[in-house]
Amino acid sequence: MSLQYKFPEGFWWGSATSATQIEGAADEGGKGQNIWDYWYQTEPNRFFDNVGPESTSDFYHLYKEDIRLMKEIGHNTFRLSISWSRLIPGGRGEVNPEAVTFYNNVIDELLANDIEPFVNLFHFDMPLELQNEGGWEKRDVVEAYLQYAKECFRLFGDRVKKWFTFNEPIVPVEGGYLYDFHYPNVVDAKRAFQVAYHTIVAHAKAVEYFHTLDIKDGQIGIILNLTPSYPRSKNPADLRASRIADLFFNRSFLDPAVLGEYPEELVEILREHGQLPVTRKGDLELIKNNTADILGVNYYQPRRVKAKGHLPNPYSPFMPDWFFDNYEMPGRKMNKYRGWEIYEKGIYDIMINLKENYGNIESFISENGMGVQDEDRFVENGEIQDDYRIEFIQEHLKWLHKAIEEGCNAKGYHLWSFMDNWSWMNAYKNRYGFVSVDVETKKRTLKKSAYWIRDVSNNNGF
Ligand code: BGP
Repeated sequence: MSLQYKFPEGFWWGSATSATQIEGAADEGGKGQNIWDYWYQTEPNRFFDNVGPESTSDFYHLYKEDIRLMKEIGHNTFRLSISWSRLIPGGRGEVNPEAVTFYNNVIDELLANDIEPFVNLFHFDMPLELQNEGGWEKRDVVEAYLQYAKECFRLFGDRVKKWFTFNEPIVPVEGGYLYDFHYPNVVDAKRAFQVAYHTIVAHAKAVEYFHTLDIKDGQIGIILNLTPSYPRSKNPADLRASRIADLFFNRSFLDPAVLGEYPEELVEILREHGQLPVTRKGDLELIKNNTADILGVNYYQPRRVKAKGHLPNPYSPFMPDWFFDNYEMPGRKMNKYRGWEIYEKGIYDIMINLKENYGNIESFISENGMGVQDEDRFVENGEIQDDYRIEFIQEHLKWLHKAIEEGCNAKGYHLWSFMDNWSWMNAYKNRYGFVSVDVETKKRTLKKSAYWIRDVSNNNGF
């Protein structure tokens, strides 16, 4: 078959998930509470339709069926996360044997089906006890994380080769400490930067330890949501606004994780405004010496930026948005359900940036996807006709293909997500999967896009 878009040999085709969003069984199997369980119990009305994470897609019980479906639709890779509060219910201390059995079973089942597990250690789900101690604001939590990571490598490192320390570490910073959409709902930039800093220290410590292990072909990295920052115009004020947004929301993690150092301009801004986090001697060297082997890129939308319309009130507390305004570019294409812009070329711009400025680090698209509300409207002959999702993926893949042709080191593509799942405060509002899940019965049904991706993966292109 002649294919217009052929991907390199061994390209990774798969999808991504996270523990809290798919496992369910939130108080089964010896799992401890994490911040989501707790927040939902205390403020259920913050969640769409008042729905919480207790049962989600029930992967905990249905993983065998799910892995069979992954195989059927051509996956050769699959990303899951380990739930810290399931593995170590109190955050530190004893490992929960039921969790070890569960994750062993999942990993073994994936491998038996020739699906390479990509394992992420932290996907927004801080164990409650550790959050009560102060969460990522507290330096001690970094040590607890390192112990947890060590346990994961010890228990599963004989079979898992691809490890990720964090998924989108900026999101708990933004959500939990700047813009009030994650627990603990703090709005305080200085505390936010401390959280961000401790996350990078925790990442570097896990990388350092991992590299002392002898895991054959093992790689460790981080997954970042990169949102290319595009200025409204070439006007110097717009350019500066866009550069600063990029510093705060992309380079604050990308630079230390991949290059081993923070951007000088970001440090200067924080210093000038008295916002620098508390650091310890030796941290910067640790960060310098322990960069990621591999980078996962989550890409949903760009950030469009313009210069601030007016100067910030000097008496208002410091916020990153002091330096820029978001710009609603006329005519941009939107996913109206999620309110996110669709700009396929962004994927190419990210890859070229990684090639030119980040040593062309080995990378892959670790999330990309389209959330759609009320997908049952599109059922015909018992199957959701999600042509919009097929088009969405295809157009992004074309740009990814172009980047690869131009020498970018992109090795794979994971859709968010394998199946419909519980999405934080949005609960089941928007559906993302190749596989639909009936919220009540948990019945799985392949969508049209699942058959399409099966052909794409089997042909390694389209
Ligand atoms: C990413 C997260 C995922 C997932 C996805 C879709 O940022 O890593 O966990 O939730 O976004 O987002 P949402 O469900 O809010 O539309």
